[in-house]
Amino acid sequence: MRYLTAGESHGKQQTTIVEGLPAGMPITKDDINDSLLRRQKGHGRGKRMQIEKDLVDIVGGIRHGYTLGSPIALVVHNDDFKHWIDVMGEDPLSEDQDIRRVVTRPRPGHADLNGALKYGHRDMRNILERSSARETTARVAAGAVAKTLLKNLDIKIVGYVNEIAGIKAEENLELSIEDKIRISEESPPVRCLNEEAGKQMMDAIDKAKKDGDSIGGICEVTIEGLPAGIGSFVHYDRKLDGRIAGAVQSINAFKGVEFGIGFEAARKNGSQVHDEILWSEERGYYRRTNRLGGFEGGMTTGMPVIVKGVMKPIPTLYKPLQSVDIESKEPFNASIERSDSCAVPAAAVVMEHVVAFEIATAILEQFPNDQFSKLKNAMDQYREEIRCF
Ligand code: EPS
Repeated sequence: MRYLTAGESHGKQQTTIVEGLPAGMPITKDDINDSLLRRQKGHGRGKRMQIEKDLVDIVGGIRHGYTLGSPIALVVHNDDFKHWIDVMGEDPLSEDQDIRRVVTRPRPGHADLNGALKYGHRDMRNILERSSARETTARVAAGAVAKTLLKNLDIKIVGYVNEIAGIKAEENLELSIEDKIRISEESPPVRCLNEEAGKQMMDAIDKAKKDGDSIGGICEVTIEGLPAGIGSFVHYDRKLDGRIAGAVQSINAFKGVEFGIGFEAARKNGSQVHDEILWSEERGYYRRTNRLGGFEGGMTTGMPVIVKGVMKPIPTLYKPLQSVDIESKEPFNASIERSDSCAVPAAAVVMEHVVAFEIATAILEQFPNDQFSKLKNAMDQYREEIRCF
């Protein structure tokens, strides 16, 4: 399975094409809209999210609530486009028209300057329109299709926030994945599993907004219901943890990825890092602990997959940082653009969806993938085989 996205932040629409789904999988508009609306929420989101109501238009690949096996084409309209028609329209400008809202002042931390140097654009709007995190709408749409496949195969996935601006939610090992899904959806609206920490995170976001600054944090995704042996050790590009790491790192503003205890492993002995193997009639093979976050040798272990991703503060600041105008070469303090003081809660939803996509892709590589019923039977059979192995 693969996907492509297209669209500019203030252009007409976000477009997603997902190819490689089996035929006959149940899916509705609601499966995708639920995900899109979750991405829009969160304390600290800016004014753009008040303009948009992200709803999907399915324009290919689904008929009467089932996949056809053909590419699935999804459109989310940018409601803001109506304010930008003169700036973002596709027709050539006439002789008496000037290009509008030209950007010549690159924002530190954004793609603006490097993108302009690479593509030769003297109007950096040509960079920022596509590098904007608005594109994560299209990625979530693709991930929602993948999540629907996982749901139909009894695999659950959830993304939530562990940390914002140094405020950490204490880990609660008692929580089931159903608890995590429910609590992260409840208030306070920062997708944190600990209420007290969530309130402190909201205060930190309010303070950052007041100061004209932005703050980052750490998101975590948990997946349950995956059998052992998804992914492969035989070649670097088939290692599923590697693919997930690449997908998470490619989310706007993400700077690093960890599985399980992650970087802590560097500070511990081997006996404190690896997960001892146990066996029972009911469960088959399982582990005493899950320090490696559900992966060994690029393959799932059958334990929950636990992935963390770190998001830097959004670089579009009301508090100016120094930069250089590319036309005058004069220094200036970066211009003020509308922004989010914190998008970590929304990023947790994006991360959940990009992880879902990688896992669904690996499943479709491993099992028959033309017909959904055959895929489901093959997976059920594999689950039984490894339980009795
Ligand atoms: C976003 C849409 C953007 C930003 C934000 C995410 O809309 P606009 O550029 O019109 O304000 O709100 O993206 C950034 C802050 C960024 O730096 O990329 C969205 O749909 O999530």
